[in-house]
Amino acid sequence: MRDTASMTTPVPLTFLLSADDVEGLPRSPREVAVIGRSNVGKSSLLNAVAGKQGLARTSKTPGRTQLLNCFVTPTGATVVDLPGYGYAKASKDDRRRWRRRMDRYLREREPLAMVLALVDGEVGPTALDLEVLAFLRDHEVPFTVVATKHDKVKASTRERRKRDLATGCGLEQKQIVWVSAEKNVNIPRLRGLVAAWLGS
Ligand SMILES: Nc1nc2c(ncn2[C@@H]2O[C@H](COP(=O)(O)OP(=O)(O)OP(=O)(O)O)[C@@H](O)[C@H]2O)c(=O)[nH]1
Ligand SMILES: [Mg+2]
Repeated sequence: MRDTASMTTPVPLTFLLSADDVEGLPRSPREVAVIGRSNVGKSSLLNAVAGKQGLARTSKTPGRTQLLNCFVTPTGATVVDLPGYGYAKASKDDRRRWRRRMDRYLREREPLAMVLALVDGEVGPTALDLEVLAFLRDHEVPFTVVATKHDKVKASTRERRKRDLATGCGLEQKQIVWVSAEKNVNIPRLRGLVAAWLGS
């Protein structure tokens, strides 16, 4: 059993490698992956979970992370920052490549223990987000929806937004973890969850 103090401890992640495809990833006892549309806040969330700004590259220019960026804990467990989807300026070829990569990664990656499916809390689930959730359900990949940018949702509309986002994703409100990497909302809780999924 972890105590309350350890729940708030950053997950000790260091950058290991960037892979083109699933076979470029290392052996790992357990892996957590972060998936979501471009600009949803995947890299920012990883930095917050690890308590290290600049660990994963964040950017104001969407569509930058095209590789599978792999981070590792001292025990060899891994976290993968997956390429973002839904980037408006992506070419048809880019999209096809993304789909093939994700499809293979999600179906073939054996140590995959949990996918954090990020949905922009300000925007709500997009059609592509719902496609990804349907894929995860169809292939029985364990996933948790994480709603990002809690700080950008006005306090007056938060309750309704939380309800609508959950309904839109076909989930109960309590199944969704709302976070803000910027304002540290629920980051300690997510650190505890990630540590548990990684088996540490
Ligand atoms: N206000 C606010 N902005 C955030 C938050 N998290 C991320 N952002 C901003 O959103 C933008 C995109 O964040 P990234 O973490 O780079 O997003 P990403 O999902 O990794 O994007 P790609 O790598 O392009 O797929 C940046 O300008 C971040 O500063 C948050 O919790 N609150
Ligand atoms: Mg990124």
